[in-house]
Amino acid sequence: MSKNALITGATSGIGKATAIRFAKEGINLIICGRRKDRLEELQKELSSLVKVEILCFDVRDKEAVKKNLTKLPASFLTIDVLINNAGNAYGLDSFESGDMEDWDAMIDINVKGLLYVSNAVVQHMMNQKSGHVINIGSTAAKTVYKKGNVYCASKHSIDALTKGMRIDLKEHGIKVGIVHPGLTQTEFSEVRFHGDAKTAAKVYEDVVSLNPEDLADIIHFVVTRPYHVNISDL
Ligand code: NDP
Ligand code: 8X3
Repeated sequence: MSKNALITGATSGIGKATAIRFAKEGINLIICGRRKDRLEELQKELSSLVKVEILCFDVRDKEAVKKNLTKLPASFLTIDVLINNAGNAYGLDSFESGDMEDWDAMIDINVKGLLYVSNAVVQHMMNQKSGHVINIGSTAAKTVYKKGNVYCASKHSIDALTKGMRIDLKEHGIKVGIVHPGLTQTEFSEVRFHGDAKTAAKVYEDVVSLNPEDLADIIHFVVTRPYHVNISDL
């Protein structure tokens, strides 16, 4: 039977590429994000391949997460796979000159948003007594770079959370792992630099970066291992 996956942050970059790859591999989709027009466009593109439902909400909004995820869309009886991908960096500033709104955004989206979504989806997985959660970390979860302070802290935090979730959820039959991308060319830098496309483009000059499709390939590999195989940290 084909699997059902819920992907947060499916409107661009790694999340969108993963949705496309999953659809090509026959995995039904619940795609999430704030930009409804993009979700609708992707739904239109992929619905000839698999079932695609859209859920439009901000992961920071606890009530909206609850409202959208307490009940599954009518055509979905289970969620087999959760890809916690929604996230971004805001700003690249030395600690002493950091913008607190940027700090709040990173902690609220990358950490608290992931917690809210996971908590809601895990309730379904517990009823099913099975499920697979993949968090999208970063190399910034393993190391810290100049001016990366709060972004790196947010990703270190979900690295630790992944370990805690894996230990606690194992007895419910739920597997938990994390995939840490290196530099990948997406809208990430444009968001980090608050829409400054010129500065964002410079990030990818003179380096060979990953493509979102490279990550989609890895994520697809991770979620298609047999039940007794759990890739904890990649
Ligand atoms: P993009 O900016 O291209 O995509 C980010 C996605 O997250 C969008 O779909 C966006 O959707 C969604 N998102 C952001 N904020 C919210 C929110 N408040 N509520 C709901 N959805 C939200 O970046 P990437 O694809 O690069 O990033 C995906 C993940 O990969 C992130 O967790 C990032 O930290 C991680 N990563 C990226 C790397 C890179 O070099 N690009 C490297 C390592 C990790 P919308 O705006 O429609 O809500
Ligand atoms: C995103 C990649 O290197 O800009 O995690 O932090 S990096």
